[in-house]
Amino acid sequence: MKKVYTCFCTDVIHEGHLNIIKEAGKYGKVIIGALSDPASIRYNRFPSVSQEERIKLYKSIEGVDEVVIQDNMMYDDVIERIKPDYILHGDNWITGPERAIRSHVKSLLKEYGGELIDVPYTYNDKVRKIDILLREKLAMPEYRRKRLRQLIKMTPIVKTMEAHSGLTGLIVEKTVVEHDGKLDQFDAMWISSLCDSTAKGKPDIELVDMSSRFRTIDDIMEVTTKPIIFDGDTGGLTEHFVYTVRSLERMGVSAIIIEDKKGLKKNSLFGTEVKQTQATIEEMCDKISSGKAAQLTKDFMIIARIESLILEKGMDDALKRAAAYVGAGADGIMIHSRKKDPAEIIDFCDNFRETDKETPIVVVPTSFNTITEEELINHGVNIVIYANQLTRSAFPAMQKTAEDILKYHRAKEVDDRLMPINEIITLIDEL
Ligand code: SPV
Ligand code: MG
Repeated sequence: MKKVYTCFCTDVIHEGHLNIIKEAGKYGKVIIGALSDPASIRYNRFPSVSQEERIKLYKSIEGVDEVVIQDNMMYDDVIERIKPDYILHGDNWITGPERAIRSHVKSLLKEYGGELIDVPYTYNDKVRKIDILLREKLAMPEYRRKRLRQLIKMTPIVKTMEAHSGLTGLIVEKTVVEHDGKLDQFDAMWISSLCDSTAKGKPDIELVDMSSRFRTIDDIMEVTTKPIIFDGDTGGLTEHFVYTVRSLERMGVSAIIIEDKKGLKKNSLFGTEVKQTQATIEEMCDKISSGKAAQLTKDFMIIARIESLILEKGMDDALKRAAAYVGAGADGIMIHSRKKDPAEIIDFCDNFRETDKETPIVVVPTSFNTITEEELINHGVNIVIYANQLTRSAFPAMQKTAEDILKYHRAKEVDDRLMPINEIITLIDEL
């Protein structure tokens, strides 16, 4: 009997999937591939039910003969293992980033005479509604909040991009690229104090108050589903910090990062050029343990950020603080540096990992931007944050446009570099 293979990466079965199974049955034995969790988060979206539950669900469908796990979004593993005579897929993958997968599958099949069949994609109001419901589920606080912890377990490095508005949130949510024959996307969002303040035309000195920062989070949450890491600056007074923890938790934020500074906070990238005071280990530990005592869920994370390298207090101080903060209950350590050379960050990570294999490490490679995600993984980093690149790319583009309109006394000269009107008016999906 011929073998027919189709890959599912869905949490809900709708008529489109049933149609594919019905079609597949006409060609032979139907094998469904359940795309694994790690592959799903790069290829599609975060699964709202576990891998095991998805397998169970697929097995329960009439007409399905076998369910296997597909680990590789490019199909290499299953094709090698199963050598299906036919692979079926909805014809929606003929265009868009997924077309790279399609052409790869086609070439793999060609090697042994397998055949690819594109089944017309089912797209109607019911299917659309199911998709919206799934997205809404992922956006709910209780699902979104725990997702950062899940991602740390699921992927070698959690790729996090800055967002400071609904629009930048959408960019982080929706950008998918096909590169080197693979799809990729960001996992999480960073609500940077620098970019949130800059967007409001204010300096990054904890001047933008918490209500305003929460408003930014809310704008982003309304249009996205990915988990949020909040830049909490110093966390403020411990007596206030405990309330911030509760509010963030309730909203569905996954983590707050607080830095061990006190007094007037200035941006770390100023380093020692401005006066900045580091909190004592005791002060910081007290804030961390108070925050941990205040939180109500197991999901929320309080990540301690160490400023010793920024303030040139040395590696030993940084490592001593890391151990103390973990002891006080920190769920992760962020180590920061403003050196171009990543050496001191690598040094810290290697030293920290000698005694602590578990606690997640977070880095923000703004200055040491030559280091790759692969290298960070090799030194035990779990979360990488691209903290300000969207803001820094948008600002010069907008400024140049403003200057050129003033220069030419009309907008024609800038038009070539603008998003076309028909694209901007359809950029945001309507319900
Ligand atoms: C931010 O993005 O606001 C940060 C990271 O705190 S840094 O600007 O590098 O201090
Ligand atoms: Mg900040």
